[in-house]
Amino acid sequence: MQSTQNVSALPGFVVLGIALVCTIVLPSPVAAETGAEAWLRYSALNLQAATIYQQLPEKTVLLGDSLVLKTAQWELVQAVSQMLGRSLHAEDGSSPEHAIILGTLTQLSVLDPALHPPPELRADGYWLKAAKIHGSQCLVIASATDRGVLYGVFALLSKIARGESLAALDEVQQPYAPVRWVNQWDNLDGRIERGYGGPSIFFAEGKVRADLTRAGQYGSLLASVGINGCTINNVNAAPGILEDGFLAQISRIADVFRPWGVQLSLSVDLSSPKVIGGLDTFDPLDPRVAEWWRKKVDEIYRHIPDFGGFVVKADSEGRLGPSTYRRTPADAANVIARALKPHGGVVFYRAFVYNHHLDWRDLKNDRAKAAYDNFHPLDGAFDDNVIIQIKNGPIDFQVREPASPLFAGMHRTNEAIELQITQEYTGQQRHLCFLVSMWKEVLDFDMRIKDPHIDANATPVKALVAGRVFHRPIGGFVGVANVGMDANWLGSPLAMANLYGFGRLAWDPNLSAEKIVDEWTRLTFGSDPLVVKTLTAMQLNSWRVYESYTGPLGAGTLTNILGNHYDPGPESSEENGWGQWHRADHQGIGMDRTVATGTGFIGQYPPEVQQLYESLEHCPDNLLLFFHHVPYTYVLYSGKAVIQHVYDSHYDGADRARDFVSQWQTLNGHVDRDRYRDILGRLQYQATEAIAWRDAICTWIFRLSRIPDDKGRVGTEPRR
Ligand code: GCW
Repeated sequence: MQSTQNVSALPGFVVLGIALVCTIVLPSPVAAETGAEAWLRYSALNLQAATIYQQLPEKTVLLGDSLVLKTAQWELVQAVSQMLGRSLHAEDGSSPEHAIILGTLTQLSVLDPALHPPPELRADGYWLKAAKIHGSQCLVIASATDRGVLYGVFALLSKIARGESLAALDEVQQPYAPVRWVNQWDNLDGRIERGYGGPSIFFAEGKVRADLTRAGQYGSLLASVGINGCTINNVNAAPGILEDGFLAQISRIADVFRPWGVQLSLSVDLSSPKVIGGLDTFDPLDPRVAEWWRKKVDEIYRHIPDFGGFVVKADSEGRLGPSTYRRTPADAANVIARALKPHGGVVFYRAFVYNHHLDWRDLKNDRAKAAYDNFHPLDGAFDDNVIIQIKNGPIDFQVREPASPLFAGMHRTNEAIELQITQEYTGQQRHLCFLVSMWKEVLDFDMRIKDPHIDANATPVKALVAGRVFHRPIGGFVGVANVGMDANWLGSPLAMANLYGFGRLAWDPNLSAEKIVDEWTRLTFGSDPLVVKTLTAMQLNSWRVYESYTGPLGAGTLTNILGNHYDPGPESSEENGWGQWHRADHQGIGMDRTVATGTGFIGQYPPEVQQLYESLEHCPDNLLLFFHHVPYTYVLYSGKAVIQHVYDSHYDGADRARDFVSQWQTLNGHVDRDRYRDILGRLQYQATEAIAWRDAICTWIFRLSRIPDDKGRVGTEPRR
């Protein structure tokens, strides 16, 4: 990344001054690239594309001198130089003629009271405006906050990189929600839980890395799509992260995030007061425990004045939690929240609390019910700076799940949706799987809440988590990213569309998947029409293709859930306490979650949604097996029997995965050589894996059902 390669030099640049303009780099469109620049390549525009920017001002004027504002100006100067081969002169506000002007609304009104910024501009939102100032044509990038100015600069640069006209520019962009955070599941030894892009960019061998260049670069990538917070360590948290000596190390990471307006936060272990604090308890209602958290938090803020807060995983998958003392999640969250409150910090308490020793023989047991059962009764009991972080579905990032009913189950509690960018159950970056399509379905899903206290006529998940329906003070979006030291961050250049897409959706969940992938493709590979057309179509199809050969009809990802969460392994779901059951037997398949005869999970949704899922008649085919146990011969809306659908879906999916290879091959010579080859190799591998999945699942279900495939592909093996 021409820009981010220099990020580590940021403090240096601040000292040296930004008149320093970098060398112009003019890569040929097919030169080798590593993917390290992701969507911030700022590659040189060709002459024809560059002509529409001839009128771009020759200089940039900065109103103010904060670190974030200086970063914004630095990014602008660098990127314009790289894309247009022009050196923008960087100046302070004394002579603002013919300039790109960067500043906050307050600074702008001093410069020219005649400018009337849009009154609705909120924190972090920005205004891009071609305007006359003191009689000269200028381009204004303004916001209520310094960070918003930085976001405005990135938006302007994205337009230039994609060849959009800036004539008559007058655009206001506002973030949909205040919380737009990523979580990293990095361990202090440098490994990343469910990370597929190399080791941690933050930690190695129990310490913070000496060289944090990559962490700074990550900060710029996050800021460029409006992400404003990053939790740097695994939710399965090592208590040692809060040790006195460690905090000074952590503060170095906060230092490299700060220029980009990214707040650092930490995952914490609830037993810390006992394990590292020397107390004989971590009971959240014990005053000594409250005092310990208060002191610890004060100390953190001495090291990191803009610290964001804590993420908590407790009473889940073997983690200790308030249940040790028969206390509730609200007791635990609030004791920490009260320590953070005076500093403006928040607590994300994860709703991923469930018993992983469920008795699988009891047909009424259901892991899907756990989040609602645990948190709905506590609605209203959490302090205002607590946010309940809820996974998109009620199980665990499967290839398809319905929206968690908990989103609709808390009207007096802040919420955030947790989405998984790292492809744990969706191909681990070795399979192409563009998740924005999946996330959109959940975010747009209307929970149909009827409540006399709300005026909204629609209550989609996106509005609920943003706090818009019940007028909550805070809420939003969290994505588990797990980037690593691999040059291309996630292990595959194409997987970066998911990180980009998460940021864009968190900023504006009303954006379409098509718009997001179009932007990402142009920024990542350029605007060659064949590349844009081919790659956007591949990305947009990819989730459904992956679903069709790994877990159609809502059965969940039929993977090895006891091991790598990657290979086919449908039998591993059954007969254990993890609760990812699909209940396949000789007669039929699917979890009966109805109120009438099943686990009752459907009863957790608002009444209209219950009606949708409870009856076989209304339940959509793509979630059928999530909600119902049906015979293999049950006929779907499509007119096909379930078993034939499973066969056809797997064959079709494997064929379409194979087609990705030939589609990509049409781009030979249209994208740079290294990324072309890397991606080709991945797609070829995916094509063979899809066949392995197809054969494993089709054979498994044939052996259970003994119903052969109408088309003669499965079930032809001789009977013994
Ligand atoms: O999906 C499961 C993962 C665990 C993860 C857990 C969680 C960090 O398999 O690796 O632990 O979810 O979300 O806490």
